[in-house]
Parts: sequence; C-alpha cells; structure tokens
Amino acid sequence: MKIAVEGCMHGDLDKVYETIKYIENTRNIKIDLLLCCGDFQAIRNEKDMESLNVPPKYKEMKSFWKYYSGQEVAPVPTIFIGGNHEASNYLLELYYGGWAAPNIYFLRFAGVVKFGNIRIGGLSGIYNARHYHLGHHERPPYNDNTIRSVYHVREYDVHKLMQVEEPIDIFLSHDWPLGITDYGNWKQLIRHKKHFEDEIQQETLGSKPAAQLLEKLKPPYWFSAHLHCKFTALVQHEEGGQATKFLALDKCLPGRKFLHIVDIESDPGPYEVQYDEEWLAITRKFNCVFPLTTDVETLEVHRLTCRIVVNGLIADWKRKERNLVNFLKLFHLTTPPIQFQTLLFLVLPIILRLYLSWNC
Ligand SMILES: [Mn+2]
Repeated sequence: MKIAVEGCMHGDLDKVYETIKYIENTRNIKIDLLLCCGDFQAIRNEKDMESLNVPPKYKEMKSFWKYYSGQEVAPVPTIFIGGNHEASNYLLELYYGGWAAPNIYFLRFAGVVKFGNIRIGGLSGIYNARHYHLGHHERPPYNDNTIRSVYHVREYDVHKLMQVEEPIDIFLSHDWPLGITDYGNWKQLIRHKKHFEDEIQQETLGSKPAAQLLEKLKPPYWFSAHLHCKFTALVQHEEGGQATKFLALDKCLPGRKFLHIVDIESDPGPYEVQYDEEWLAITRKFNCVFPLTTDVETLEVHRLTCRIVVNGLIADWKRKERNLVNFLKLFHLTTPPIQFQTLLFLVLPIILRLYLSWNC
C-alpha cells in the first residue's frame, strides 16, 4: 500500500491533491491513501471561520468547501486528525469521527480505524497542561478562551488510546511526542529552527501524552506536523525489538517538504475505511464516563478490569454476529457526510443493542 503522508494541510487540499497527481504521473505509481497530520481547516462556509483560531490575515476559505459541497471529489481516500487551526465547531460535530466530506475521513479526537488491513490510530489537537484534565466543555460560539482550549488534548481521550492492546501500524499526532528529538539529528534541526533550541535543552518540546502513547503503542510508523519542518527519528523501544520510524512534515508551500510517500506491506485490499472492533469496544466502555464539564477529575482506569470488559464486548459481538464490522460498514459507507452521521453515531448504540441485545 502506498501512503502519502502530509504535514499541516491549512485548507490547501487542491494543491496537495495536485502534488499527489504529479507524483503518480512522474513515478508511474498509484497512491492508495493520504494521511494528514492536522491543521486541516475543514471550513465549509464563512460561519465556520468564527471557530477557527488564526490571525485575521489567515482567515481564508481555502479549498475544503469545494469537496464538502461536491464541486470536487477527493481523488485519493484521505484520513486526517485535527490540529490547533481547525473549524472546531465542525470537528466537534464529528467527535466520534466520520466523513467530513466524501472520501475525506476525520479520525476523531482520538481514534483507531482500519484501512485495508492497516490499523491507523490518531490523537487530535495539541497538548496544554492547563486543560488536560478537563472535560470537553467547549461549545460554539466560542469565546477568546474556548476557541483555544477546544483543541487541547484531554486525558479522557488519551486514556482510551492507552487501552489499545492490538498492534497499531501507524499513529498520527499533530504535535510531536515529547523527547522525540533525542532520537534524531536535533543539532541539524536547530541549525534551521534556532528557536527550538531552548525547548529541546529543557526537554519541553512536544506533547507529553503523545510520548506516553508512543511508549505504550510502539507503532512501526508515527507521523506528526505542527512545527512546520521535516524531521526524522528512529525510536528503538528495546534492544533488537520493536522500533518506531518517526516523521514530521511541513505545511504545503512551494519548496517545503510537506509530502512523503511510504510503501507499507499490506493485503491486496479492498482499501477502504472500516471501523475497528477493539476501538469500538473501548469507546463503548468509556462512553458512560465521557466528561463534558470543567470539573477537574482524575480518571481512574483499572487496566485489567477495562480489558476484561473490552474483551467481553468483542467476544460477545463475535459470538452473536460474526459479520459485525460488515454490518457497521453498511451504515458507515452509505451515510451522507453531513450531520446525519453524527446523529447516526449517537443512535448507533441503540441500534446495536437491539441488534445484538448486548448488556453494558
Ligand atoms: Mn499546528
């Protein structure tokens, strides 16, 4: 499977898809998937710009609206996570993930999906210690504070990802995992980006929860963006054991390193976005403690108990309906990419309960 990885999109879908077409033509290859590591700017209309936290000079419609309205269709299946420059009102509608436009899938605030047999996980937003323990309390219209805090990573979402035990092939985070620069040529990095030096020396460059997830999940590939430069690193988790190839990319501008093609061994397909059973079970398990207020609460997670519930749910699904994922796919892939899918996800537990008569 040939995967194009892109750094920050900043609404330049037209340019990125043109670049992909150019690569396909010149190298005579077919790109199967585009992954975008945040700052996607899924702006559907002028109203959405009220939820986008950027300086006034960057408030532009750019090109996502064409793909949302159907004027253009994404030529390559696209999966993206959120960053710190987003139409946060729209992404919140898709909290559980979904089609932001035909062929363009938002991976959720935190989530795991399958594409073919490749398992892709991601964490949207950026880390800020002040808001880490809060619930998702922000609602549009955002004020000067909530327009920023809405994209700050929450402990709740990280805890869910920490429960993933099945192997992840690729992980996406917008900001870099804390300490990742130790595993690459940071001296060369600060020659170009002098202002990173202090943060690297003080070991504050990057996201603490992303580093925890890297240590836990140990995926073969980890892609990030946010700092608008290319950087590679190799994390050897244990001697002779698993390793993670880290790659951060730039934003889409002429002469910048914003796109990279990775060739990953995979089954022949079909290559399409599918729900992930383990992730659905974790989402189900954690939904009853979904925090929605500003109350600071430390989430106590007993990993073993959680695992027993998650395994129980998966086993139950498998016992009652071998083809659960196909059943879900029926709903998923035929659903129009508007608010209806959010509504669908909200009623999905009820549909499933009726269908499988499961117990919480
Ligand atoms: Mn960013």
